[in-house]
Amino acid sequence: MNPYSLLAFLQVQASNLPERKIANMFRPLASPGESEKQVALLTFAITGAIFVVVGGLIVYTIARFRSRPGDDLRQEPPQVYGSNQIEVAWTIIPILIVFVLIGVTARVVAGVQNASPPKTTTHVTVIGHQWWWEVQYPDYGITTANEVHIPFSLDGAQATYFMLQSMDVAHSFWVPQLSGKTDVIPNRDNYLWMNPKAAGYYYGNCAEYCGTQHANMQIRLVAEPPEDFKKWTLNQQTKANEASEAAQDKAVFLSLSCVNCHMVQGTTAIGKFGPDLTHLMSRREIGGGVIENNRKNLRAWVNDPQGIKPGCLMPSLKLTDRELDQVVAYLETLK
Ligand code: HEC
Ligand SMILES: [Cu+2]
Repeated sequence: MNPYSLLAFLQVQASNLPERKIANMFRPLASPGESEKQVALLTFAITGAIFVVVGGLIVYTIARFRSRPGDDLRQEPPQVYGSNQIEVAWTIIPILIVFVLIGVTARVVAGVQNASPPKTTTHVTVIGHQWWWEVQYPDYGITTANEVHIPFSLDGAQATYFMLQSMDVAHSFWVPQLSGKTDVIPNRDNYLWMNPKAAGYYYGNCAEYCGTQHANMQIRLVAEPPEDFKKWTLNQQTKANEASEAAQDKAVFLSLSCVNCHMVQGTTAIGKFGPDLTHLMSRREIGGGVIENNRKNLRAWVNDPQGIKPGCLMPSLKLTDRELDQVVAYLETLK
């Protein structure tokens, strides 16, 4: 067992999906990531060889021609003014190397970009916001945040196509084990696809500095068996939980300004500025991965988001203890 799989084994949690916290791009688990790794290795090999040759020559020269006791320091060493052969060689060879690198890179980039979607494609629209990701499934009528669920299959036949958009500034969507990073630019649709060949809870992050909380604009990509993905979509498609015992708590939530920024499907909360909360409790983390999603953290978040994710675009609303309890009790029904 190699150390990596031992680590992956130790990280398996109750959810059964392997944790892929070490977002190692040299251990790709999808086709785009695999072909990009090949290019990276080739580039590494060529530039590594150049490094060894150049470094070796420098070391050799320093050792061979160092000054020795008894050298006549006033005497100039022999001066060489150009050699056509050498000049031609060190012009042509680097040009050839650069062309090889350009050719291989262009071929792989074009191959990844031009791959046509198989029939069983899932379409996902990801919209970058400072500092969280809105995730929409147009074919399913689902909107969620930060945690992207997609199906996987061992043979890579289950591909997901992402359309990437931004609400504000430039971001970049990157799940290193699955594909290269793609910029997320305002007023422009970019595309990206991936076909995970292993189930897992993959870690990714915004990869383009976008403001103070850039580092907490994390991506969680859940690649799960198609049956589980189907189950997930069915749950996400239902309206918010209407447990009657939560009616009072719900009324408190709906009376607060939360509704201006957050959506809870089937209620009067129809804000679009912040993450959709309809199935909040189905997500493992909140605040773009800044804290785990549990009662204690939810309460702390609603009480003072600025204390947890300073600068984030949810204000601290100064609720009373009682309001806090009720709001959190309501949020907890949103499974
Ligand atoms: C001015 C708009 C605004 C108001 C008002 C607001 N929020 Fe938020 N809320 C946000 C934004 C923006 C985020 C995302 C912050 C981030 O991750 O950077 C957020 C995040 C959250 C999250 C975490 C969601 C997730 O999946 O990460 C919860 C829970 C939440 N808000 C609950 C509330 C509650 C409850 C209220 C009312 C007491 C409220 N919010 C009021 C804008 C708002
Ligand atoms: Cu960012």
